[in-house]
Amino acid sequence: MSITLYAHRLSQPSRAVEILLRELSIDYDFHEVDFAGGETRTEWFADINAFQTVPALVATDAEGEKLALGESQAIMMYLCRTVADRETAQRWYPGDQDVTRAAQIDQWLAWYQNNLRRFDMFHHIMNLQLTLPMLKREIQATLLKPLQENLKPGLATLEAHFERQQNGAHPPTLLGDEHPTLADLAMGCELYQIKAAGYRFDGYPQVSAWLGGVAERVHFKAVSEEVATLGQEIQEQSGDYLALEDAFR
Ligand SMILES: N[C@@H](CCC(=O)N[C@@H](CS)C(=O)NCC(=O)O)C(=O)O
Repeated sequence: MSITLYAHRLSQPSRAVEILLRELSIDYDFHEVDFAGGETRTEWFADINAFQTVPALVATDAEGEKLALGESQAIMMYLCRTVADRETAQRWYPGDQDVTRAAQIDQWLAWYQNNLRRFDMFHHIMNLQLTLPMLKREIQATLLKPLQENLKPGLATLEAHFERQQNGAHPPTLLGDEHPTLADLAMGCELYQIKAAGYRFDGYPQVSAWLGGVAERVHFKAVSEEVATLGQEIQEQSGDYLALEDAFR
């Protein structure tokens, strides 16, 4: 089986899939797709992923039969269901091997789409960095502030969930185990880029501890280098427009 990942390292669902490929020790070719430059809207890419978003994955088997998939969560579940190293895969997503655990992961992934992902601020933060100084405060007030406010109930839900677990033995995870799952990975990639831009989750200490635990994994760090560097630049150049210190107190 050969795998090609079509992705970009400034895209959080792309990073989640690439980190998982590395966690599962799967060899893959990386094909960068310039989503910000509109490459996802081209004909050649639509042939690979009709949804025209990154990530997309093409798996080719020994007979040359191809499977092309879009949607990061579907891709990650497929990888966990098919990889040779069953033991590692089942920690991330057990599928039919443990339907109860799988259902708990599915539940968090479904919640994530309508709560954290829906209030994604990062592409506005990137746009703000590129825009004219006179527009920066306006973007902060009209676009970013409402997203920040809408993100807070989701952060509070996570905080309360981790508090209920009362687990001091290791950094929190959504299912309470030591090993993270696909749900931790997907949400971790989402919130990490906000942290990389300099936002602090001081009002949500359990969320901070959880994110710290996910983000210190070696593959997470390696795949997130580009977004960490961009985040640093954003902090240095547009920090005072972003209310970094106070947004999530
Ligand atoms: N639900 C999708 C979201 C994918 C997505 O929103 N990708 C963005 C980059 S983060 C994209 O490709 N945008 C380009 C476009 O919409 O043309 C997934 O999880 O894969």
